[in-house]
Amino acid sequence: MKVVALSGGIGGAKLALGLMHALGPRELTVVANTADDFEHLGLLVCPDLDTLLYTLGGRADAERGWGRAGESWGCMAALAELGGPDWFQLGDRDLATHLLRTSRLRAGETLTAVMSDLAARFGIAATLLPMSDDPVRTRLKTAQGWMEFQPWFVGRRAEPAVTALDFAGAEAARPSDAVLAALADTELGAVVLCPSNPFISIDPMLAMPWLRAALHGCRAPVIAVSPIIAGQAVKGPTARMLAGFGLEVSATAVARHYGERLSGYVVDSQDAAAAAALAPLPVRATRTLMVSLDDRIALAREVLDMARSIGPRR
Ligand code: FO1
Repeated sequence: MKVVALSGGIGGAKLALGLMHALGPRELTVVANTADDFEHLGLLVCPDLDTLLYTLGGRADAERGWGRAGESWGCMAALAELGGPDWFQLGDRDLATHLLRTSRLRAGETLTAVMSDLAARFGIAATLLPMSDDPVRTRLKTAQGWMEFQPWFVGRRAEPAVTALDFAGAEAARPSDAVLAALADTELGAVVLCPSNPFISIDPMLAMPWLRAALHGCRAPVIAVSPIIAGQAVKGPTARMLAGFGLEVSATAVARHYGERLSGYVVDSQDAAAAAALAPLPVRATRTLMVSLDDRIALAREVLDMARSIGPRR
């Protein structure tokens, strides 16, 4: 069964790894949000793509979720000594990714091509794709004005509260041919919306009219996994953002946000009541907290089983 997973960083990467094991890597295409990307110290940083690259490649730091395992921070220490910006931590090994990627992009390669090569170097047999080779950048409106994503998320620890979002460049951005081909594949069995932040990880992809149209046109069922468990986000600002937008902090509210796009929804067992609230949308309740690799594979199997039972959309 072929699957396309739309993913942000840490939470999405956990399920993507489970899907890779449950399906077999060649069946899986992961499309990563790139609206968190930014230029820092002259380098293009792609947090969600790299979290997926390191997670699927078995090189992720399990504690932090982002960056590489066994990291050293010599360059950051030297940079701070020189008075350089150290609010955004780039480890020495991670820097190698950034140096190589940026130089290859400057030489004219696409982000898709560079990431495909890096994934192959890490022995990843699944397909890892940026959502687009065109730049899309999340900007957040706060009481202190508009802010760029990483200065807000990392620099200000996701403060102040967000009142509106803008995905600059999304209207004109074209998903790569590889993304469009994956969604147009007649053998596609499911599109999975990973348990990522709906507002800042999944919405930037859906903000691209080309991707929206491709998703609308594909017959595979679209199954989302809730990033909210019992009124709380496992990690990150999803719960605070829901509350800030005046929405209920619940798995149900996330499904309503995705609306008609969903063919099925997977929630945590603690949120089984969402099924009645969302009827007639098929809802499956299971353990969605992914601590171990077995948790990730078990959740992936539930998602795939649900997709099979729903079958193609008419
Ligand atoms: N997150 C942090 O909280 N602090 C950091 O210093 C930081 C550095 C960093 C470097 C490379 C990278 O790929 C990711 C990094 N992240 C860091 C995580 C990242 O910025 C966010 O988790 C995502 O953008 C949100 O999806």
